[in-house]
Amino acid sequence: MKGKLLQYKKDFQADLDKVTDFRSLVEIKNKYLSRKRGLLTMALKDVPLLPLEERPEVGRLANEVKGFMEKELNLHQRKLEAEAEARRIREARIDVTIPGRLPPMGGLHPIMLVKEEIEKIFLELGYTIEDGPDIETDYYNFVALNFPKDHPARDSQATFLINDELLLRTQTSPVQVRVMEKKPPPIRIIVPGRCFRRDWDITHTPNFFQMEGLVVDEGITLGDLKGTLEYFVRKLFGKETKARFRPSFFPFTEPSAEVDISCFHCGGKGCRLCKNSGWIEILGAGMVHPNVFEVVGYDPEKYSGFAWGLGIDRVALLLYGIEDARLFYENDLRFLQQFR
Ligand code: 2U9
Repeated sequence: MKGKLLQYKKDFQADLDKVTDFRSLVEIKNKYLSRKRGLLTMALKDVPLLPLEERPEVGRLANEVKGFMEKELNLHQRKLEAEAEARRIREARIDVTIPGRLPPMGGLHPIMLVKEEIEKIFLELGYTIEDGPDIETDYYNFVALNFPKDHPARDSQATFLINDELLLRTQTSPVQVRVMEKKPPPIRIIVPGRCFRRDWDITHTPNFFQMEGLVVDEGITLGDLKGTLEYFVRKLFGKETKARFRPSFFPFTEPSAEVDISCFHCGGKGCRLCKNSGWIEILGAGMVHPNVFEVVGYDPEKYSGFAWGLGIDRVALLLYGIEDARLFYENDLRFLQQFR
């Protein structure tokens, strides 16, 4: 019996040395100390069956071994707990040297990038930015701008009509009329904004953006218009860029011109971008028609002014070398992400 107890003690020690987790610790505890089947528990139960003279000594030894086991199990349990805690702290540690994960960042739409570039050029010259409603009256969109009743632009084919009186504006020009109604000259403004026409092909979308400019004061001449636009195109397309003015017609300006720039791609030699002409049409412009001044209550004998307009979408197509204007409105991130 004594030999058996000492053997248990030895075996227990050997078992314990191999323990690395809580589960095997519990298994060992059960193996030796389980209330029902523990090896030591059973040995203790046998003590009363021994010859009387052996009982005290064996009993003492059995209790001593039991106490030893309980103490060792406790110590081992605490050791495992400390290790687990150390591991938890080690694994939860924040490594500040790992690069952070960037949140997905939006960017400006290419049309807005071009819009801001143009705005910057004119803001530096002292112009202010004006805007107005997308939904306009027939009066501000056409009548005040000297469009005759039968002008093709007023055709419902080209225009989104809401009712007899209201429509989606086809240009940003109504804003200039509203501004002039509100304040007297001098006027020096640019008007960027969303416009609508019933078009859908490789160079036209029903929704597009325009930028227009208006300067009104005493003594404004065609020379001021030319100088301003020549400065503008050099700023936007590069300092070698030349401007060419061709006579044209708009109801709201007289005289009117279409403005071409020398091709910024080939320098005027002729290439695919300028269709071998060396020139690219970019702007419409002119001196504000006296009828428009009458309508807003300016004296056309005292004041004169120039105005110009361009399609921001078209400029963005040219500057970024994009083939199809419809790409601007498809919200395809693979396209949009290229304009950071
Ligand atoms: C007022 C008086 C005159 C604005 C002007 C143009 C010429 C022009 C087109 C360019 C391409 C429109 O987007 S586009 O199709 N615009 O050619 N716009 S002069 O003249 C004005 C505006 C307001 C009161």
